[in-house]
Amino acid sequence: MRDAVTSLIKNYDVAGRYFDRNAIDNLKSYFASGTARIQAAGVVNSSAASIVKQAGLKLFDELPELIRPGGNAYTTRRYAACLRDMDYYLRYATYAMVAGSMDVLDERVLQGLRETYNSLGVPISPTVRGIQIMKDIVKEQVAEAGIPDTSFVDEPFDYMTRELSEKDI
Ligand SMILES: CCC1=C(C)/C(=C/C2=NC(=C\c3[nH]c(/C=C4\NC(=O)[C@H](C)[C@H]4CC)c(C)c3CCC(=O)O)/C(CCC(=O)O)=C2C)NC1=O
Repeated sequence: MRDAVTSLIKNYDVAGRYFDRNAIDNLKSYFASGTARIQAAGVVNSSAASIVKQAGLKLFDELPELIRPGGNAYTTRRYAACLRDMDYYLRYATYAMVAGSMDVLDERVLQGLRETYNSLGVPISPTVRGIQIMKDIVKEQVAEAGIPDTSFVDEPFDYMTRELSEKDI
């Protein structure tokens, strides 16, 4: 599992090179946004349960067929599994946000996920919608907490969205 710094070091070490201008700029921007990343993670941590609950309600409000007979989140067991998955996405998004690297998502969340979802009939596009709803809620709360630039908040949610929806099995 890597963060922004260890990823950069790995790339330059493989090439046997000193950090160049580009690397220095990357490092500067990572450290410059460091406090904001940690603050944002703090905002999410303090209201994670409510973010997941709110996002779930919105998702099922938009796509009520998911929780009707025949829907993949129908029955309390599957409803709970769905919210648990949303909680996983939120928690790992905060790790990736702090790390400034999507590596943790590849390694811990996305590996084999599509195959699992396909074999269980968990629909991908509503899952992706759930991830995007959480992103919007998090961005709003982070902005309300007075953190000016929230662009790094998008990154992990959009990355999971892309990887889940575009990758061939
Ligand atoms: C930390 C990394 C990690 C992830 C991401 C993960 C996902 C994950 N979600 C699962 C199931 C599931 N996932 C969902 C999710 C949904 N169904 C819907 O209709 C919605 C669109 C969606 C919620 C947004 C459901 C309903 C199940 C249970 C499916 C079943 O057992 O029939 C399963 C199968 C095993 C289980 O039920 O626990 C896995 C492995 N597990 C992990 O360890």
